[in-house]
Amino acid sequence: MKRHATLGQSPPPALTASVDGATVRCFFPTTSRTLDAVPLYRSSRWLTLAALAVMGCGGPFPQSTLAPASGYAREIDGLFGTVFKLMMLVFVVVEVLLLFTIIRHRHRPGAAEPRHTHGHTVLEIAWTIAPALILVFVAVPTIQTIFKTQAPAPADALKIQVVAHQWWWEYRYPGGVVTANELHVPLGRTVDLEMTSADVIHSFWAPRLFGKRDVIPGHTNHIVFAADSIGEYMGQCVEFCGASHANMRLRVLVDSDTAFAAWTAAQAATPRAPAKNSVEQRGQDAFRRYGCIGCHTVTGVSTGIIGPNLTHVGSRTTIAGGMLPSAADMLGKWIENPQGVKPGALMPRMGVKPDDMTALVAYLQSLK
Ligand code: HEC
Ligand SMILES: [Cu+2]
Repeated sequence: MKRHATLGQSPPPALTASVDGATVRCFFPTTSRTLDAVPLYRSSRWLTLAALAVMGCGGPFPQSTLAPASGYAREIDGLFGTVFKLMMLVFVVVEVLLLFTIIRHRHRPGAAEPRHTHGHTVLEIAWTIAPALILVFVAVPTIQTIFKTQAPAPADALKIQVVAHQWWWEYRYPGGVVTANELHVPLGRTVDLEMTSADVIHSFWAPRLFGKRDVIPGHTNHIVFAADSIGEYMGQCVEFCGASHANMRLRVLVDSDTAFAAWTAAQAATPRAPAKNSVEQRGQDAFRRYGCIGCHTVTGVSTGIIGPNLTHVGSRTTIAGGMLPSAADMLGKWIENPQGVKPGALMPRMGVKPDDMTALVAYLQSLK
């Protein structure tokens, strides 16, 4: 296989120039590659890059700030648009000047050495003022957006307490409803999230609804927003908080007024006691016997507060910070080995026997 073209008999092309009275010749390498000598990873480099770029064009994008679904998110999206347009303008002006200069003043054979300039006061003042002005054009709308999105909530806002835990989210509604990971809010109503942490610093973010905000132990931060379309919005913890930080997801479910009222009423109700001798009854016994009651609250059964409130766990569509769907086999898998599902999870393996597991899972699923 021919790897390199052999150097021909004719002398290689060279550029001759005179520098400080001496004659200098620059030779350019003339080796050329045949196609079969190009390794595959290099010949397909552009293909790989193109494939990666095209992959970015797919969808869906459940966490895109470019598809805002609240006034808050729309403010941020608008600011991004403004700054992006301004930056495109700067980019085009700079590139045009650059290309013009490179082409217009390129070296030509026999051309005289260009005139040297040292210092140009007017130009220097101009290119100091221009970027400062550009920054002012960025700063003014940015500060306006900060004030708009940080404004205190109106008095009639729905206040929901958010407590971050390693690695799940607790939500406390007025009236005593407590749930985990899936935040229900009513369409169009202003919601005031009062956020604090039970352990380390976390950060709450559902990109289509609002910007990131740190959730800090011993301190209350707020997010005030009103969602403007019904749906499901994905989010996650965005401040590194330990082993399962990446598994600390969340979802915001925007409900119609009636759906939200129905949801709240169902969550506020005490779950029905299982029928005597039913599988759910055996499950509830196991729930007590295996010590689940020490960490979990089920209204009327237990008062544990280390783990998520399970009073209506059967009504949630996911468990463990959105890691698993709350189907029976998944519940079993979780209880069997929490750390196997979620590294570092703070729920211990309880050594539940298979028989008890079936009953336990049936009980949890009955908690609608
Ligand atoms: C030492 C405390 C502790 C004990 C005991 C415990 N859990 Fe947990 N449990 C947790 C914690 C903490 C989580 C949250 C883990 C996470 O998502 O990171 C959790 C999560 C769960 C979840 C998922 C809830 C959700 O909505 O995400 C279920 C279901 C559950 N536990 C059931 C049980 C059952 C059944 C038992 C008894 C066999 C039990 N737990 C015993 C601490 C405990
Ligand atoms: Cu976190």
